[in-house]
Amino acid sequence: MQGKVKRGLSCDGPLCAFGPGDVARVRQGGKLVDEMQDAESLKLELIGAVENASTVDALEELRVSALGRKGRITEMMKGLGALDPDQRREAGQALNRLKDEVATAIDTAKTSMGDAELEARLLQERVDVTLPPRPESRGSIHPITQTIDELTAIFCEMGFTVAEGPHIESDFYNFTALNIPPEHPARQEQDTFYLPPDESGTPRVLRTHTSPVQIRTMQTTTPPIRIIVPGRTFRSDHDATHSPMFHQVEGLVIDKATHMGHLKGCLIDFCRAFFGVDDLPVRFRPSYFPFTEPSAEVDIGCTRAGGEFRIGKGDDWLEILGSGMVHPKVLENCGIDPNEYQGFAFGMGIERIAMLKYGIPDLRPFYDTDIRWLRHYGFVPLDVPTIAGGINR
Ligand code: 2NM
Repeated sequence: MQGKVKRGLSCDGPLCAFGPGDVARVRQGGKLVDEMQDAESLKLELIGAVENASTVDALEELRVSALGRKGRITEMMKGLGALDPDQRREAGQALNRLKDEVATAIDTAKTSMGDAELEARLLQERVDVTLPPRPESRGSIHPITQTIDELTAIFCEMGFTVAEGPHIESDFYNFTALNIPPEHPARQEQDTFYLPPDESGTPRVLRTHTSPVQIRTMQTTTPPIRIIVPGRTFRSDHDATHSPMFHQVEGLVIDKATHMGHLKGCLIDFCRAFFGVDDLPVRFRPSYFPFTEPSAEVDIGCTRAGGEFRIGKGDDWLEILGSGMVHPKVLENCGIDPNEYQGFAFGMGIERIAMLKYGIPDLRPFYDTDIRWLRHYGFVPLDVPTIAGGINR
């Protein structure tokens, strides 16, 4: 590579701009003689400078000072105007050759030097990605994220996939399609965040549950359907046990012969896997939701004996989720024939099950980004929950 740089500026080669003959021929030309001699000494100077430059930046500086708008070669070209036409042509051609040679030499040197600099930088900045993380990296996984990862691992093992949808919904997707009548208390101002209607005048809300995603899925998918929908939900409610933004996971299974037995088996398996208690008692209690019929609330066994709360066999029950067989009207609202298909749905609050599982006593710090709380209740980033790896390590 270095050889190439020299060849471009050699005075013996065919590309030579000025030879001894040139100088002799123009010696009688007065001003032209000065011009050509200046050019020759400039060439010698530039050869040396290119050879001595040790960085790409230095070469760039050199290029600007010789060939830039106010560069020395450029300035010499401006001086050509003072010569008579014959001389101007001769000197002009010679200067053009000088310009090309210097430009080529600088480019060639830049390329080889750039390669070398990159090579050196790559060597210096080399990172061994197999090294363990730095001890000072203290980031942790938020309990909400951890809980979503855990329940996703459990439901995916059962054949569910994860679906998502918008936080801003129309009144239709959040209420009407779910068989929630206009006078239902859930629609009232104090529970729902209403937004200005869109361009077509459709009323909009922040979704109060993730069910609109189930509606959208049923509208666009031919059963069988098996989805869970974890995500943010919003209700105008703020006190020690309620946050205006919270998280839910809902699930939906639709097939030709899906029945209450499937609902029970699925949710019992989920509760036992999630809380890591093989013989966890699970109880189904009749309930009411506008979007399911029949509906059931699900309780798990616990004990409060001796002032200590524990999940598992005991003398007490704790409600953790709602469920039911999807109402025929809801199926119809989504274009699914209730005479051909049926299925079940369920929903639960993620903060609540995270607090229960991990013994977190207060809801409010979930959203405080308090670094001490996050360090205390957070999880190791690389320890992603899977069924195979274990979700309750
Ligand atoms: C719950 C309880 C019971 C539910 C129903 C539906 C849909 F869209 F299929 F109708 N999605 N989610 C449902 C049923 C949610 O949460 C406590």
